[in-house]
Parts: sequence; structure tokens; C-alpha cells
Amino acid sequence: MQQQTKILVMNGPNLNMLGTREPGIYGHLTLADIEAKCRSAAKASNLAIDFMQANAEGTLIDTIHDACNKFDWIIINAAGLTHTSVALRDALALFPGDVIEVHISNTHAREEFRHKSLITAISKGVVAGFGVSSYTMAISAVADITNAGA
Ligand code: CA2
Repeated sequence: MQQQTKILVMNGPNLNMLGTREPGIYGHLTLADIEAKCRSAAKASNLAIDFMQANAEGTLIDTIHDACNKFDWIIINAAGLTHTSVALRDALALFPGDVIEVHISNTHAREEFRHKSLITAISKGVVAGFGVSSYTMAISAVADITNAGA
């Protein structure tokens, strides 16, 4: 029997505050709502999933190191660190599995400083601008890719 594919969903700084401010950009859902939707999407595709959020860059980097021999995929919304953190990008580049970058908003339709991502070049793909569906679309991509040869 084929082993279950394991996905780690990571969330960066301030995403724990979702649902409290700027609903015009980020919607009304909380991070707990997003986690529930991710868990249900993963379950429907028989994928194992873990979900985390941290405000500290070092915690995110430690989590990626720890994920190296535990997970097959990382789906990450690195939030503001997307645009600034060489260290986070370096940690993701060390991850032997595949990375998908996700964003709730369409970063390319926003301020110029959000157009540049340090993570895109080391990612298999990017999903941005679809609200919470950016996360579930990324999970669906993992399901399609990993089940393709099954
Ligand atoms: O659209 C996304 O998912 C972002 O990664 C969100 C980041 C932003 O810096 C990126 O450019 C795009 C910001 C997350 C801030 O989270 C908030 C939570 C509650 C209220 C307002 C913002």
C-alpha cells in the first residue's frame, strides 16, 4: 500500500490576527477557519496534514528544519516575510520535498513592495488572490500531482 503524502501548512507573522481587521483584503475568516478548511480538503484527498502559525522568523525556520524528514510538501503563506526574508527562503531551499507559496490576496495587484517574493524561485508553484481557496487549491494541486501515478 502506498504511504500517505504528508503536508505541512505554515503561516507567518500576523496571520493569527485574521478575521479581526482589513476584511476587504483578507475576508472575515479566522486562521482557525482556514485550518478547518485545509483539514477537510486534505481528508477528502487522503492526505495527512499538519498546520502551524508563528510570528517569529526563527520559529518558522526551526519548524522547516524539523519538517525535513517528516513531511513531503510544505504549503506556506510566509506573510510579510515573503518579501524580505533571505533566511526563510534559505531554510525552504533546504527542504527536500516540494514547496507551494500561497497568499490570500493577489500580491501583484497591491503595493509594489509586495510584488517581489523571495520564495517564488524555490517553490514548485504559487497560488495567490483566491482568499482561503488559495490554500485549498494548493492542497488540491498536491492531491493531483501525488495521485497522478497512483
Ligand atoms: O495575502 C497574503 O496572504 C499575504 O501573505 C498576507 C500578508 C502580507 O504581508 C502579504 O503581502 C500577503 C499580511 C498578513 C497580515 O495579516 C493580517 C491579519 C489580520 C488583519 C490584517 C492583516
